[in-house]
Amino acid sequence: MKTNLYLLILGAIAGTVIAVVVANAGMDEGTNTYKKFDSSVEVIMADWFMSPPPITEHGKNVDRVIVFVHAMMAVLFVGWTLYFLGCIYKFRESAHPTADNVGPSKLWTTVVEYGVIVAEVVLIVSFAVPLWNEVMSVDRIADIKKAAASDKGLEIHILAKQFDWNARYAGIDNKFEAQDITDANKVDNPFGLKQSDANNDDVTVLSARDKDNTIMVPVDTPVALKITSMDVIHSFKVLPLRVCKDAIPGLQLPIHFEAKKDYLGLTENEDETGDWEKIYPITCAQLCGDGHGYMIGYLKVLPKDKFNAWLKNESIKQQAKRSEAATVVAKATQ
Ligand SMILES: [Cu+2]
Repeated sequence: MKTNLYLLILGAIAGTVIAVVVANAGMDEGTNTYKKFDSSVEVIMADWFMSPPPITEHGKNVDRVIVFVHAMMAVLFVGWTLYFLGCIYKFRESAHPTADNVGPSKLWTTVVEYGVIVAEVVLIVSFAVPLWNEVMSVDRIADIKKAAASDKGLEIHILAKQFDWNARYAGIDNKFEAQDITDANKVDNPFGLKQSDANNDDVTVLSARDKDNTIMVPVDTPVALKITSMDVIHSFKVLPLRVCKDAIPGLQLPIHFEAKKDYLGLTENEDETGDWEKIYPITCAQLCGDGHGYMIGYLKVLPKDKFNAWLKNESIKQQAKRSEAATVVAKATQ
């Protein structure tokens, strides 16, 4: 019994050592990232999983975790299959005509099992938890919101409804105006903004389901999203960003990302002239009703100066419209 215990401890230690050695072998010195396997990760994600390349840094980490977990599962699958076939052969009836009431020693398989558990723990601790922390960091999201005032970040409110995607920006004044549920409707005011408030310069993009009316995002800028839904549960998914977050009525769920110019696959000419924009589809990742399959949206990544020009222009335009409405209301109540 004591020997068994020692062997189990030995197995656990060996598993830890192997897992740490493997994890370290893949890690680039001093950077805490796992870029060594990137060329294989890219091929597997593109050719096997048919996934578009990620355009965010955290997206690269998401892909690494996906591939590493699959690799480990493949090793386990092959290992346990061989073990299963070995058992079928070893304990065949012709070799053991009578039942053995003691049974074989299962020590070495237990040692292997402990090794696997430890490897899984390493996978969770070194890859999954840091990634989760990076994506879900409340501090990071708070920083981005703060940076929005100095143009180094951007906050966008995303509102899902059956069956389209809507976005709201703070406008030139960098301040989100008040919302009122009594003003909200699904047709032209899902955010419930005071439509006759002359001071309201918020920018809304409603029903971003065609390529001329997209949710806009500047490149190389951290973006914090606040996602909610007007009716049922939806899920905001932009695969190239590796962003997928539920939109739940009554909750405002945060997520953040930064689209990187280096990952957009720009041509030399596009890069030089700055004359480019990239459009990515938004899909809904939660079955939300009979129009779920058509709940397409578009998100456009564009150079920062182009984005700023668009936001300013829209902000002035939409405020002017509300100002006009305010005049009409004022006249009517005179
Ligand atoms: Cu849906």
